[in-house]
Amino acid sequence: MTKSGKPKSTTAMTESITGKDSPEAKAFQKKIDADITIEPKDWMPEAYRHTLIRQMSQHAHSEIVGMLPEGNWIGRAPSLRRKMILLAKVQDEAGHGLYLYSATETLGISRDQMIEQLHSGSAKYSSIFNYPTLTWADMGAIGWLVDGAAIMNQVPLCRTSFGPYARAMVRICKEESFHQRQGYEIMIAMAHGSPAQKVMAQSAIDRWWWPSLMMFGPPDADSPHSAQSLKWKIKRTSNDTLRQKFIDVTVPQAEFLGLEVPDPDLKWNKKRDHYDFGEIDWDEFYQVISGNGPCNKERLDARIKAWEDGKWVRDAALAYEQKKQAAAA
Ligand code: FAQ
Repeated sequence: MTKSGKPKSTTAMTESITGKDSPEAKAFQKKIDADITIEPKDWMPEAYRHTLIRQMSQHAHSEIVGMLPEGNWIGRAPSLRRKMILLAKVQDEAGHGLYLYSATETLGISRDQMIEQLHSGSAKYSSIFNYPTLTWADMGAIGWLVDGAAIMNQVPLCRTSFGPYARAMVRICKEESFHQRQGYEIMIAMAHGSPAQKVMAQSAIDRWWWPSLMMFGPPDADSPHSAQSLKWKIKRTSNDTLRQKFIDVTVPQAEFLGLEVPDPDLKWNKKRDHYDFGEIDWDEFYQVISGNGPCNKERLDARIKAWEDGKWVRDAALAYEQKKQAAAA
């Protein structure tokens, strides 16, 4: 039996009989090395399946929980135009969550199981969504920095080794790039607006900069999953490499806005051809991902309430389907 209580799949049984050096396992790694995508019905090691379920479901949960901080501002957007754009962006995030749940289901886990894991705290979602959105400028900072970091991490995932995940990421990245632009456009308006707006823009970057850098995950040396995930090409680039790329691209954008990046150690390093940057507060990161961030409880409570409030809809849809099937029979 698997952890979820489901009977072990035949592939898992085959794997436990044949082991890591089995012809299937060798053929699998050969396909990965040749950049041939793995599809749901192909043989795969159970650990590969589990790693994908973990990463993809956490990614899906991040998209869904990620709607909450911005949803907070839809009713308070400063104009109809801004409200329409923000609404469209938040709806896109819902769509991303749904593609990713569907893609994860092809690995043999149900959506109900994934949601149960989120609600019980056994599955994570991105640390970034545990911070509050205090002013309208936070909508700009989220689009610019959070979606900017998400794109940096997700473009390489368009070449991840599992076909359904890679294909979902192509569309998601296109939409994320619209999100990044809308955020930067808000930042331009605020940074070049009234003195009070500029103060709000600066306060937003002050609060979102460091948590955005944490989105890429722990340093490579402390990342337990990276080595194997890189070997399997689930991850295509390491946490630290992506974080550095994000900093290198984003600092000139902050300069263009006339805003200060809140890092006194930030400095261009000619020799490395990269920015040097200050120490990230990894204690804060581990606190947030273990449930002790500023909004963890609020976010989970909101998701659990939405799930409970939506029960009658799921029940009605199921009853309708059963009625249709009975009539057809
Ligand atoms: N937050 O060994 P690693 C978005 C956990 S989408 C929380 O390095 P891995 C769109 C990690 O799960 C944002 N937990 O792990 C949007 C593991 O714990 P576990 C989401 C984190 O998987 C924008 C442990 O630490 N994007 O923003 C985080 O190889 C605006 C050890 O770490 C994705 O999910 C974190 N930041 O690498 C939506 C992208 N970092 O599972 C709305 C896909 C690490 O053993 C509004 N995911 N952990 O309990 C990935 O690329 C990878 O999973 C990483 C982590 C890079 C996040």
